[in-house]
Amino acid sequence: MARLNKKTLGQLPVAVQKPSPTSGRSKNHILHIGVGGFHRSHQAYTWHKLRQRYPQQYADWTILGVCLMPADRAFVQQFAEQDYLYTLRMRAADGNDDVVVIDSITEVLYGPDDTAAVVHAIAHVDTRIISFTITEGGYNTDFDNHQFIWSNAHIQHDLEPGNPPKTVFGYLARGLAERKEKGVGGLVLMSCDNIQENGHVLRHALLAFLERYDPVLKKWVADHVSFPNSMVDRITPVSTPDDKADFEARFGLHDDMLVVSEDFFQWVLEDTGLTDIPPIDEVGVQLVGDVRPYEAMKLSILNAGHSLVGLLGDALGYTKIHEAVKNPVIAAIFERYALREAIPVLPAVAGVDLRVYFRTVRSRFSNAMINDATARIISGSSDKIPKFLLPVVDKNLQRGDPQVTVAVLVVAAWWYYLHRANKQDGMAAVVDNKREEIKVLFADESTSADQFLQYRPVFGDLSANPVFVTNYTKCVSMFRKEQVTELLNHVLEGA
Ligand code: CS2
Repeated sequence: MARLNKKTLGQLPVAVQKPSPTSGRSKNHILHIGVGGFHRSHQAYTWHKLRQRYPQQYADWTILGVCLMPADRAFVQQFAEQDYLYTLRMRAADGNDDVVVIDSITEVLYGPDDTAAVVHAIAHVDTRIISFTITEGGYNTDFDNHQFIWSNAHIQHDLEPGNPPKTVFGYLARGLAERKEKGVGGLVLMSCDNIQENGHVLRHALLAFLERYDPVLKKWVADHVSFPNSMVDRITPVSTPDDKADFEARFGLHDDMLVVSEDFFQWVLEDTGLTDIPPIDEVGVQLVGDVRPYEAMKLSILNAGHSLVGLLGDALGYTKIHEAVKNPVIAAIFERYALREAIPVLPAVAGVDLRVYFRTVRSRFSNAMINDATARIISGSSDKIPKFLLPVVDKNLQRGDPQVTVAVLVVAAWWYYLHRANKQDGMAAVVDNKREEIKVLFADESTSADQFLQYRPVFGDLSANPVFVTNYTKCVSMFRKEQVTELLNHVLEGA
């Protein structure tokens, strides 16, 4: 079957929205690092809409993508073969969908093969925004004590200016140094990852790196670069062979880069320091003075809720999020978590009723059309749980009447997942940056639950908290006896 590219684009039926042609070569005002499905369903879609609405004025707001992970080489090659065109299929729960071919990405570089080109692009006068979806772990920050992680061997390698860079900080340092030399001025560095105060975290991490790399450059960056915080939201599962086969059957072309997402979209961006940026608020971006309440709401209800549904669902044998969330006990536990544990410790968000927000999130999770897997949600839990769930626990533990029973259950369910994975195949199938460290904690199964909770890089000093430990021990003991349904009911009855 023919593949989607510039030549075949015209063969797609009218049901697919095709980009109207824009003239000439654009200038790539945006450089984006981490061109995964989420970037393509969210930021690339937004820039696409802007260019479609204002084809003359904002034709140059296209994206030069950069991938840095070893597994990305083949992806970059395939994307080039499609002339960087891809389809976004936004699927509503009622079966309706919007199918759009996106053309806002004009090229993608694979950093290790094209290091000089990436560095020069960072320094290029046309580049106005560098945005990032590099995952929570990509910021190389110990979130427990807010310190940059110097023990990372790749960071040590990147501190030597003569070495070809391996980390995002190494690339930025070299590119920004060139930019400063050329005198082309500052730019915006925009984090689009699920981290509270993602802009501040990026700024802190980059300035920490530059302090050792080149303190004069650090000062220049602090003075010339802005780091807006943002809240980004659109559930984007990994597209499956079935998704691609379905696309082929309906539309007659093959698209290796197909992205399937839900129809919901939200992007809340801090509007301070955003000079010379086009009016993306006209294509769905909310510009606000303080993004932090929005971030807290989304991380604590949606992302922590995802972990809850994913881990409890997995414990009950579900593999899909939409099926797990329809289980009445899981749905009720999610509600208890939101109403009793999360919402009471969240700041107010102007114009938003947090209970309504929760119900919308729960109904988004039940969208069968996006077919999200519990495995995607559970992957990377050692980066996710400390940023999504544990801040809610911390805030509760500072209150007179802490409400943490569901959060503790989720942590125990994570232990249970690892416990089973360890017995099954020594955690071979576990996808997690800290898998090797975690495996060591499970060397002796009889003490693994305690060892796990004492693992400071994830849990900080939570194992010293008697409220948390008492609840956790109860949950673990029932999980060990495989009394999963009883345990979930027990937590609910505690209501
Ligand atoms: C998910 C997120 O990975 C996860 O655990 O919670 O990828 C989630 O789907 C997005 O943040 C939605 O905006």
